[in-house]
Amino acid sequence: MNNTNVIKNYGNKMDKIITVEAKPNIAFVKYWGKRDLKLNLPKNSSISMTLSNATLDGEPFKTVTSLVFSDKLNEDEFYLNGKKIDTSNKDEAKGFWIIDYIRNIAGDKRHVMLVSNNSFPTSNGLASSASGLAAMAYATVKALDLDISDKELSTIARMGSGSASRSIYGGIVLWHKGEKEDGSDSYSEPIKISPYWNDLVDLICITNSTKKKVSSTAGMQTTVQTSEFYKMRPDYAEKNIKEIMKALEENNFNSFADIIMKDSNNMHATMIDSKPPIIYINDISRDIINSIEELNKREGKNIAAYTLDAGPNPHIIVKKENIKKVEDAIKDIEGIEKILKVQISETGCRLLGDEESLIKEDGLKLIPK
Ligand code: 2P0
Repeated sequence: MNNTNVIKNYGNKMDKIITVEAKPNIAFVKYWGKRDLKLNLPKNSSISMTLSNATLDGEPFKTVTSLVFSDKLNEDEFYLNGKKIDTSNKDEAKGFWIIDYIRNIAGDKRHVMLVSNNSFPTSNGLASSASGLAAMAYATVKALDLDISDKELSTIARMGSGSASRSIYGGIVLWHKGEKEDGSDSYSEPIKISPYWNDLVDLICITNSTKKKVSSTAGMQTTVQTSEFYKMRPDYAEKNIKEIMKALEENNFNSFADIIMKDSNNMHATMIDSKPPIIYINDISRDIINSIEELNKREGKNIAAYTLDAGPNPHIIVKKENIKKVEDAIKDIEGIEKILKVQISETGCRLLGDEESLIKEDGLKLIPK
């Protein structure tokens, strides 16, 4: 990335506590494999929908992050879900280096306090790095008053975690894989869609609450390095991107659902082809997949699409009017702990008011609330 292009308007040295909200996203055509590990440059483009900040049952489903740069701080401080994180621990403080990256090019020497809470209904491993890193990038840029475009912001979020680049925006979002080595053309942008798609819902079937065994970052590396089958994946995913864009343009749910299911199955096939095999799907996920296939067959067309990320919890993408049919189709499957119903979100990252701040000033001190 050309650093001088990123920072156009730096200069405000006031301590400014910024509070932002970000949401996870669910990919329809998946990101699995990097061409650059440091910059998170993907092997193929991906497309997703950003999820709403609350479930249809009213439970919160979001990341809230407050951040301040201040001379009152003697070191960088990072609190995640109430726990102080060692900022030099690359696993726990995933992507924290993007703050340094932005701070350096802004020429700011002040330390930072970052307080971030993931509010997801149960502790079920849904706390995606997408919303956390999108919030981190957005809050940093806002706190330093930087005049950068959303497109540039999405490239910075991407460096923290690939999928975070898509969570900058609401709606349906395309992350271009890009070609350049510096990553400046590997950015995300929202796709114009007709109101036909405004009632999309993700039914997240929680089948296993425990933490996943293989992280996405490690898993995709193993797949790229060891799976023979993976070699066909980047071209296949690009083909799926073209086809799903066409389905979106034509308001064709049947074709849209077909591509989502095929792409998820293809990604999981490359995982299983890895050495050692990476198997995220469990028996319950498989029962759900089969039930959705049977439901679509009974309906004579696809009315629902399953898709799984790096974990055993199937996401079922459906138009709101068909939620009941999906619930009926999977109601007898044993082992589904909970179904979270989350709508597509119009908004991506957004600023929140001071009343939602997770940092407070106490005399000369800044403390996490
Ligand atoms: C996706 N996933 O497109 C795919 C599908 C998981 C399976 O993006 O290493 O946490 O931080 O760039 O973004 C999860 O991967 O990985 C992911 P890093 P990330 O949503």
